[in-house]
Amino acid sequence: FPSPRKAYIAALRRQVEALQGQVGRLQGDFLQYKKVELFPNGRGVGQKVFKTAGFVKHFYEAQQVCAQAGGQLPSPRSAIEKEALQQLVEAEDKGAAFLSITAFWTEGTFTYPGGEPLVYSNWAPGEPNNDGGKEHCVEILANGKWNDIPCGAKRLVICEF
Ligand code: 289
Ligand code: CA
Repeated sequence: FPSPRKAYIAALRRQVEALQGQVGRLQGDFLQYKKVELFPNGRGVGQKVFKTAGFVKHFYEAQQVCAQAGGQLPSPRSAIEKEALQQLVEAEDKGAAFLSITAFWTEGTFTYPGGEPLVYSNWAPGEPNNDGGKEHCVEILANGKWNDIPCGAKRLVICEF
């Protein structure tokens, strides 16, 4: 007979092996679910997911749509994130999309929500130009470039999760 201590260790080992199998199966199921969920109107970049709602809204409504879904408007912080958004804008074919970035409180200085300064930008040549003195929101075009526009304009809604 094995000693009680050895039997205990053997039982623990079986439990760990069973758990390892369960975690492996969950990881496989999760990867499959992620692929299904991101097809065709979502993109995963690192820990972030961008997904388009497929319709256009004014900035404030777009903000609400994303907040109600538990997300926010997109804050691209790198070229890779910008490319994922660009792909969604191109694929959806409904024109440019809003970013989270605004210059409400800081005329001329664009920030993330809450006022954090930008760590990355991809302005089109000559932008932001605050055309007519009324451009406090930002769109990302199908070529990935950014332009400041009036917040009352309607643009494609993409949310970041
Ligand atoms: O769509 C907004 C317009 O006012 C845009 O017109 C021209 O494309 C440029 O002047 C842009 O800067 C401007 O945002
Ligand atoms: Ca502009």
